[in-house]
Amino acid sequence: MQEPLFVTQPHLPPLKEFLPYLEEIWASKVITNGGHQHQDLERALSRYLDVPYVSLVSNGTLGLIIALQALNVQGEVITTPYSFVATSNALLWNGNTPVFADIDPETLNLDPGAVRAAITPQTTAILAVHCYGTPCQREALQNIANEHGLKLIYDAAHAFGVQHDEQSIFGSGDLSVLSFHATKVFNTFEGGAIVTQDPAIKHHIDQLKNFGFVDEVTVEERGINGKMSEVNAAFGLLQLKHMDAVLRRRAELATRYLSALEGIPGIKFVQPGRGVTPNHSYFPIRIRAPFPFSRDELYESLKTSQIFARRYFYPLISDFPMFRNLASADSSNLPHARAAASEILCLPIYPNLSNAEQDRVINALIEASLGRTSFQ
Ligand code: T4K
Repeated sequence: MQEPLFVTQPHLPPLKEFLPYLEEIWASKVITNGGHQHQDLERALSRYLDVPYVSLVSNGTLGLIIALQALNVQGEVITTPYSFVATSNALLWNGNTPVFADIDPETLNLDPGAVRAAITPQTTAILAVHCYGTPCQREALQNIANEHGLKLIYDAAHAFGVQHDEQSIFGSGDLSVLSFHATKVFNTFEGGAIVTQDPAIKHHIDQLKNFGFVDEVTVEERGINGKMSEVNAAFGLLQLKHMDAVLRRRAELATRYLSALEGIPGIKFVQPGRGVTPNHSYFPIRIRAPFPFSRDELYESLKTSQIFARRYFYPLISDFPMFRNLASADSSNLPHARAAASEILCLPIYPNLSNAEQDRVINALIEASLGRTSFQ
């Protein structure tokens, strides 16, 4: 039996490199509540990502909720159905009504035209996702937000280190929220961050993630516990030392997939866009006729070869029970999102994937494209 290959695997630096960090934490007895590892990681990330202010949080989902709270977002928020469910769940936790708008069929991100059409007097914000790390049409979204007085928040869970014209994409919008989950390009086991350009908003976020404490005895609003622990932060500091190598290996693997699969009828790639430095956090392919199998048949067939690709993002968020009765969840409103959800398959990509392992995936896809597969 062959070794299973999963869609991803966390990057873990050698354990011995982590021990000195743990020794320091043990000696300090400070294990959470904004200690020195936490402060160092915020500074190190702000330098690495070239952004002014970073607030660490315990995971990306809480980061989204805190971001919405920090901007006092109320009422309707226009968002994409083609994302991980956390994007819209965060809106529910903040008491907002998600309004789904369709995606652009090329970028798979919110289509600015559909966003504009979804605006009502109750709309207060746009929550856009840089899906697979492909930057949204940021200028168009910002223009809409400015014209209508809307907040613009980016769910940047997939976009660590992505640049456009050699600049961080986290300079756009009011806030960007990152995830440092085990499955992400940069992981702290669990974790995340909110990026802002405004020191006052960072200060507010830092209070919100610490129960709302303003000083030792004063709490003025509904805060939450969204802090990152010292162990997670220290792990992040170590991870950062490996990030350039991690991104290089991901790029190599992406290039190998592109050259091996290019030209196969029925396989289409998702392009990162002109001027974009991608992070290759995912490797989505689109399966359509004349490929001899449907995406779901291919997905099942790969499993029989111990290759566990993933159908990110199927089902659409708008099809989950919490959302499907919303008027905007109607299929006729979301044709491009629905097509993507039934056609995209994310292939294994992670720094430890060897060339030989990747070749197993490539060969299985080539076999399937010739109609030869173990799928019954
Ligand atoms: N916004 C967006 C756009 C997101 O994609 C996400 C998270 C969020 C917000 C929320 O951020 P966080 O609150 O999570 O920080 C995974 C992740 O759990 C989730 O973080 C991620 N998006 C989503 C796209 O994928 P699952 O249910 O697919 O994970 P799971 O456990 O099936 O893992 C996938 C594969 O990864 C496994 O087959 C094996 C490998 N794996 C996974 C873990 C957890 C490992 O090798 N080791 C591990 O520890 O959701």
